Amino acid sequence: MHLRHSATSPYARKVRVLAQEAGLSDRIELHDDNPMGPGSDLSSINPLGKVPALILDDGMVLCDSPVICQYLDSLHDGEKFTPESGSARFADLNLEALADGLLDAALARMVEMRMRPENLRWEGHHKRMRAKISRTLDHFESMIADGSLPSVPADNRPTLGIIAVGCALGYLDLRFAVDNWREGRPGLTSWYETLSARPSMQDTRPPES
Ligand SMILES: N[C@@H](CCC(=O)N[C@@H](CS)C(=O)NCC(=O)O)C(=O)O
Repeated sequence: MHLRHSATSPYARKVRVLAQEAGLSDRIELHDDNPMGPGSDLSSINPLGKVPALILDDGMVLCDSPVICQYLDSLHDGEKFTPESGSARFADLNLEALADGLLDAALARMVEMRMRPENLRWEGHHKRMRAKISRTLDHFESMIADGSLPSVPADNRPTLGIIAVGCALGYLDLRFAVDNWREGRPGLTSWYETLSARPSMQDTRPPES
């Protein structure tokens, strides 16, 4: 399998963390892309022109990190990264959706700040995205307080939802360190520290750029 990715993409990182935790890394060849840059053939593979995209051995292309993660989770015989049934399943999928939604807002902010010419910036949109991120972080903090955010198991693999939240927080550190998401969120801070120590998170840390 070939994974089209970029080293700073948090969605692609989620896929790579899961692959490593599942013991599937050596079945996946990484291909670095810059989806925002010129000259990439990515849009001929994924019409959305986005990473991650996973090219299977039979040529089928899977787009969108949740789909790719479900596919990888179907390839191994160990305990599944998304619980298989019941409310635990939907709680974990929901956690992934919240983390990905936070990222969608963070990416929109990033484009607004780093790429759009200053005279064309839309301050109202920027503020809305910022509020979404802040509310979702507060939601995670309250989930820790009421015990509904699963703790990071010391001796077991994290779920997909946990991985997704970890990659989202890592992206905030990469692009919005100045906002200091840790401030006022001690529970989430120590939760993230434990998760970040895992080799899968260490090995996929995005480069500064
Ligand atoms: N929902 C997608 C989001 C993927 C995404 O937005 N990737 C960004 C990089 S972090 C991208 O490729 N952006 C290029 C573009 O939007 O043209 C997923 O979960 O895979």
